[in-house]
Amino acid sequence: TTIEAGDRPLLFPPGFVWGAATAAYQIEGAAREDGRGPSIWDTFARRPGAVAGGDTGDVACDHYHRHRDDIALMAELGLPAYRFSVSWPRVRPDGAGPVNPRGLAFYDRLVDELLEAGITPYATLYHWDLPQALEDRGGWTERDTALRFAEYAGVVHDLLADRVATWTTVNEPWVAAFLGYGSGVHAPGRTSARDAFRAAHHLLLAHGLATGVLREGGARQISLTLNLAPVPTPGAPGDAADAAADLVDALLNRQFLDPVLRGRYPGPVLEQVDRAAGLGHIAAGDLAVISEPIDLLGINYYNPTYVAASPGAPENPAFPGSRGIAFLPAEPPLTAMGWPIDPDGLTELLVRLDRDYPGVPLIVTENGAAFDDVPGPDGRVRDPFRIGYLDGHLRAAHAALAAGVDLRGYLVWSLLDNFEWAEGYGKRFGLVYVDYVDQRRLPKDSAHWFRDVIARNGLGGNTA
Ligand code: PNW
Repeated sequence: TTIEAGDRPLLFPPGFVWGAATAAYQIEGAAREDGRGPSIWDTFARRPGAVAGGDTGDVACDHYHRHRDDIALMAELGLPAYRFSVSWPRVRPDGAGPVNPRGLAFYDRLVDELLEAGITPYATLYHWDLPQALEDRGGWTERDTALRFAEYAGVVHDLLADRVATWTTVNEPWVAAFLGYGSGVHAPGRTSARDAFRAAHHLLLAHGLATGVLREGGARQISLTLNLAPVPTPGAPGDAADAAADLVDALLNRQFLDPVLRGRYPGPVLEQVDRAAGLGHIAAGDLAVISEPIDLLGINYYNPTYVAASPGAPENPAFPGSRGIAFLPAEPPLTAMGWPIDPDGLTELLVRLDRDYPGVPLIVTENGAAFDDVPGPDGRVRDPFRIGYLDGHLRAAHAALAAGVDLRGYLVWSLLDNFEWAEGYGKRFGLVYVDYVDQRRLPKDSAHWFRDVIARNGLGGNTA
């Protein structure tokens, strides 16, 4: 067989980090154990109609009790790195009062077991499970929440700093702010542009304050993870479509990139913030805190966002100021989420970040897809679409490396099928299938495929 262009064996740089990711509320369960306090997701999941099927994270993958087995599985799959998140309400049940030693002890054990298995831990401090007690005091719309986050970050860092080198402060502040407080599709389910912009700023401030605390504590690698997406412009420079794409890009991408990496908000974002919330919540000095240097930028990439100018289109509440902009329906091929599959978008995104924000090493902290996986009678889960998805995106990541981008690693979302937020358990992103009746784990074909990718530090091409 000849080797086709695009199916060539591709090797990644030595030291490239391979792994898989999860988040606390999506896998741990044990929602009321060992002193854990309620989070906004416990509350939100109980709101009728909020989560598909009425699913909650009460049990999830029961990882809280099965962490030993899950780590053994990671070792079998040859994963060099594992990205997990720490549950704030386990560590500090009401967000501001006493620390809960039993909650901390769980992460202490988890990290020890990972290291014993030879797996490098990547810890995320906030993956959306805000203590409900803080939400009752205004949640992310209040500045105080950012101050409390920095305290909590210090507590976790003090415990794990001797064993965890890489820290992510906040996961996807856009989703937390604009789906949580804008469209209300995520917890806490509030629907106000004012609240969403305030939440976004306070999440950025939380990141900056925590970065200061971690740096002071000697943290080696501090990062922030953003959900980023190219917003292709369908028209010519300067026309209405171009302006639509630019505003959406500003709200989704530059609203977070510019404050952290350039110390300022983009003009179009400030206009919208001023219109919806005023600027009173942005204090002098905040941007200096938010732009504390970071060592690594985490990127969660799923798909581009397609927009067009469409007079009369109503505002999309996740994008305040988007009246007159149509969010175009995705075109096949689609994942089970209805999301388009577009690996080139990842290359484009990485190249653009490298060009517009030079000097920050990048890591893909999430990339992956949900498909309707079903175990065969033999217990094997055949998921060729996921293998195709991951293969395509790894080729796209490699193309960015070849273009000179400083990309340090790639973590699959997700290790396990898990609680997919508003979609509940029906959407399966795992390399490993989870049977929620008996909690059995079945590595999918993609898990075996990924083990081989890791073992050869790249893709074999179709002659392999
Ligand atoms: C990310 N959107 O969430 C999260 O970090 C994960 O916890 C999640 O399971 C994964 O991606 C898959 O959804 C997102 O609507 C949720 O744009 C929604 C969006 C983006 C990311």
